[in-house]
Amino acid sequence: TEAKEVVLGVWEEEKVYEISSLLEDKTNDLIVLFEVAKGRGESLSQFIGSLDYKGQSAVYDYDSLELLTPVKALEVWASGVTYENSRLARNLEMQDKVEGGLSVYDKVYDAVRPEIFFKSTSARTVPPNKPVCIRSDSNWQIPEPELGLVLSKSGEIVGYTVGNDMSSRDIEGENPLYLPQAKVWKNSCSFGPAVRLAETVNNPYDLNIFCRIYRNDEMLFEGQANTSQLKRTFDELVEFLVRDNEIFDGTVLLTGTCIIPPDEFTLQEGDTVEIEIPEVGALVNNVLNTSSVL
Ligand code: DO4
Ligand code: MG
Repeated sequence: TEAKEVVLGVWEEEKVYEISSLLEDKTNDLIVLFEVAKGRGESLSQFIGSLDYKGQSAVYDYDSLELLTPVKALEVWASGVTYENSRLARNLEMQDKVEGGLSVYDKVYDAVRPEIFFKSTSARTVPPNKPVCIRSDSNWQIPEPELGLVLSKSGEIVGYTVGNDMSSRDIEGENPLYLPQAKVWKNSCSFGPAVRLAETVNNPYDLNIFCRIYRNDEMLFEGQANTSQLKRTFDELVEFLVRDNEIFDGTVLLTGTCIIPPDEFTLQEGDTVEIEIPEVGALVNNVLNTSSVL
């Protein structure tokens, strides 16, 4: 088989222009590029724009490429209950366990401190077009379509990506202390296919998010949201993530879900999840049981 090379590319329309070979150290790491641009006093898009990638480098059809995650995220973190819909869905999961008054979800929705939790490591995170998994001990599982922030180690927002925070509603609903088990397992996270550079987005609080779930070639569910519905700002979420914490270049912070499939819906092996943020890209993953993945 042909040896495959991992390269950075610029995605325009249906074409991807390889740029690693044009860079001094041939890096395939977007955050290294971000630092190089900063060192030159340029934004990443200015720096990339100054490369003659259309004249000099290989060009591929987007559909012909095997995609990796667009940055190597040693860690993925996630924010929770940042949209009203998420609060309502969590309250429903708890069913009769809220004894009068406010639930933990009601409280965190209005609190100064947001919910931020550890979501994934690079080993548990799958690239686009590779299977995400559902757990064997849950009967109520959903994808959570979320805008992801791609961060430098000092917490700068380098760009935006599309993320899937796979979640078990019955495990979390049984007891919020089960959150790590409701959120973290083999292949329970995916992001990609691209990073949209932050400075090229006009208004990140006006991005449409679509989620489509297919079963046997039929669309079972379609939902839509917009980041204008967010309760929090991105700076606020990042500020709490980095406070007294160490993060790494390429860390992804998911910003919460606003799209929840109908309550009777649960994912099954064989489903396909498509999450699209038109200004960023469409993230597609099939769904498998953990036991079907080596
Ligand atoms: O409180 C649990 C998780 C919430 C979450 O993941 C979300 O709102 O997206
Ligand atoms: Mg989520």
